[in-house]
Amino acid sequence: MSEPPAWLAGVPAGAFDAAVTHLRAAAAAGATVVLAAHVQPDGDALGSALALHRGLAHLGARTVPTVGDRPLRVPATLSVLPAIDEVVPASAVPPPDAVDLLVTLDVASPERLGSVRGHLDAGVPTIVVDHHASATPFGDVPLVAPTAAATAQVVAELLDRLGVPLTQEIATCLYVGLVTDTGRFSYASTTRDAFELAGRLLDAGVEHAPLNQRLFETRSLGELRLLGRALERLTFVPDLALVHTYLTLDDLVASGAGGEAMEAVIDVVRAADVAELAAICKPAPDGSWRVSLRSHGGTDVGAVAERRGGGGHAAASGYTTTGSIAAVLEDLVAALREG
Ligand SMILES: [Mn+2]
Repeated sequence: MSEPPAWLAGVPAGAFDAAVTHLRAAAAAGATVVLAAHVQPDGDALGSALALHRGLAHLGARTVPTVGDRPLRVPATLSVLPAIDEVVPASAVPPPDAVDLLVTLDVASPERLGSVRGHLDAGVPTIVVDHHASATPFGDVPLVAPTAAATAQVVAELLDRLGVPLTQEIATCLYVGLVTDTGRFSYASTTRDAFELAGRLLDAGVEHAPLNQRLFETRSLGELRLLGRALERLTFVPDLALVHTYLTLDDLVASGAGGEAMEAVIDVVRAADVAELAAICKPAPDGSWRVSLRSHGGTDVGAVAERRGGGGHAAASGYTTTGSIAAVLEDLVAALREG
């Protein structure tokens, strides 16, 4: 037996016991449990939701995995997730009075629930499963592990405590969450615990090589064309060591890429050798902008994003804003100069 994961020490006292009690009762009653990943879902959010979906269904609950984006848009690479076709559009989620329990996965603030927020606001009992240090407290059970590298680690521990067997499908969902949120086990957040879980997941039958090929080495032509447009606009702000760029709705049309293809661009932008900070402004259909920030360590971009009404980690964060792209970029630079 390996030692318990070190990140457990950061979880609020009693949160695991409370979550297990709620979920056991829900499963025993055949209750309806909505599992909500954050809007613009990534591998950790959807992998965590679908692992719990399979695990709770095994115990007898009626689970509804969903994302509060309307319309639902899932990154093409996440088609590797077992049960991805079972994700329910937010418009088809049962109304609050027909839902017994809400579990949020990788959702750092109520805003990140999108249209599922209505269930939280209507008073549906809510368990928050997350690993964001900057998480805005909400819900009834804060199962939040600020030093875990991925929400998938918290879900793995939760499923163990619920006595759910680690099937190949569940392990694959957890692996996708773990490998994406750790940057293929490369970020500083990747500790021994992450590698130990990865070992268990491989033992459970995860085929990591083809998964990684699809997740990290495969892009559509549209995505590559969109990346080209973002790279053409790279701007360097020397005093901040900031490299930033932006995309427009026209870029999405011209490239043929889906909006979710914008999520991967920041990973290329932040590779610039001069960049201590990287940012991209991504357009939303309603005319607002989603600003994504990355830091190599000197600046806490989580704090910067929080001051603009967003959130995230010291190294990766984001916020939503409005205005002309010139004004948005000017304000971004001002926010970073404040530190
Ligand atoms: Mn995550």
